[in-house]
Amino acid sequence: MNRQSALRNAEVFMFDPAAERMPREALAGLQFQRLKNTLEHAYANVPHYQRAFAAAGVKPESLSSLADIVRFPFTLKTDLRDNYPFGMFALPRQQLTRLHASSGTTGRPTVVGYTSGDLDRWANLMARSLGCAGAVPGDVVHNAYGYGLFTGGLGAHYGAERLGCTVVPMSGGGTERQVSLLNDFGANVLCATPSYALNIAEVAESAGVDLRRSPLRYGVFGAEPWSEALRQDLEARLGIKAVDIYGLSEIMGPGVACECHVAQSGLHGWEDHFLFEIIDPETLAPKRFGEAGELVITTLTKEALPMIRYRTRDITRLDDTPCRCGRTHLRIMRVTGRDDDMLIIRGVNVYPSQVEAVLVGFPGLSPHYQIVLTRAGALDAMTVEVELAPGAPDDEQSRARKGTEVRHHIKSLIGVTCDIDVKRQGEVPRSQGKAVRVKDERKARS
Ligand code: DLL
Repeated sequence: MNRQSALRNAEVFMFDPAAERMPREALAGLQFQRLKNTLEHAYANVPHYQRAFAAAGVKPESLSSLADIVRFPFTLKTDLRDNYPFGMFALPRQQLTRLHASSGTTGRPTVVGYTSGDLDRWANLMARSLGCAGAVPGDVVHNAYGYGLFTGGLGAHYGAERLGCTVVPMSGGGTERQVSLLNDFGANVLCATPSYALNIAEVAESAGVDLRRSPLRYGVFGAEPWSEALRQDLEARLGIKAVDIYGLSEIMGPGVACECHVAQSGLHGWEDHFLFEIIDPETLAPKRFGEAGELVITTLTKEALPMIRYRTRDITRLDDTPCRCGRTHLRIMRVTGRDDDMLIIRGVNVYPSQVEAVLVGFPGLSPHYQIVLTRAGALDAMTVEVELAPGAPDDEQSRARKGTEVRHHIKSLIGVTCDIDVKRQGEVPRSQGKAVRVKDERKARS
């Protein structure tokens, strides 16, 4: 048995065993203390929070137990935009070590900042997440998350270094080269978006490189919604265990929550650094464990950018039942999508990841797809562009037949009526990072 597998067998808790197994009562005590400090810090230093707290009739001292969090106002992405670029920071810019930003499809980007203490805690939490996902010190971590303003690349990078791994800082793109280096350097862990991992798997297959026979063992995939079906497909094609990792730049970046490779069933949310709530996105009322709704996160240890009750728009549910791995931190179930990604097609609510679940593994199709939205009169219409698998018959008749089959499956499994456009191999665009799942042509045509 080599050193890596000995380590994996010996200890599931690779990085932070005491914190990851903290009894829930102690965790709640720590959360309360840290929440109090965060409220005071935000209120003392950020004019936005002074105004928002005043409007809600609360002060930091209004918190007498963790449950009082519901008295405090929510923070929205628009608050970051309205205070662009540095207005939400609780410390002078001179005390910040790094900035990240999200591109933002409309208007101003969202800017986030970190002190050196914030970066240190982020590296620790990302190291904890990678350990939870199955990585061990000494592993080669091939990091295909994009480097730059996106938090994925640098977040995974410093976490892997902190865990004691050898990092290959690939970033996204240049997929043929990624395949060669994954193989040549004997990577044990692949960090990438699930859609890019699929692209890598496909390019490896067509180059005749069998990654299943390489030392690759774990995939740490996140930054976009993906389905259980895609997990199984990636695991089979790459010969790995694939785990889900979640995060968002407003809160920190990757490593807010991560699945354990032991159970692969929900993502442990690191409660010593974040407070998680679920609310009804319409009424804003709190929801109980197990009920689906919008995830709301409060940071407990951020210095530069404390976030109070940040509305993520991500739809999920929380599970506080004990996990097989022994970690005590609650689990955030797979994020099916953002509430603003939800499509309403002829009265039926549908997330792109539900369409993905139907397409992955469908006989004769590749798991690549794109959804095109158009307007037919007053109604929204959805066309799903799917792609034939290598070697599948691609004459007109076979494609029409395949289209009918897929349409029928989507109707019976999701309940939505849509058109199917069966494309030939290579015609659906490949992802290099976060996949663009929906092409919205409604405005262009109306
Ligand atoms: O995507 C951070 C990240 C990088 C997470 C690498 C995981 C791995 P943002 O660019 O700010 O940050 O986008 C955050 O992406 O609110 C979700 O809507 C979505 N998202 C992130 N992880 C997942 C996931 C990074 N595992 C937004 N499942 C979030 C579903 C995810 N959606």
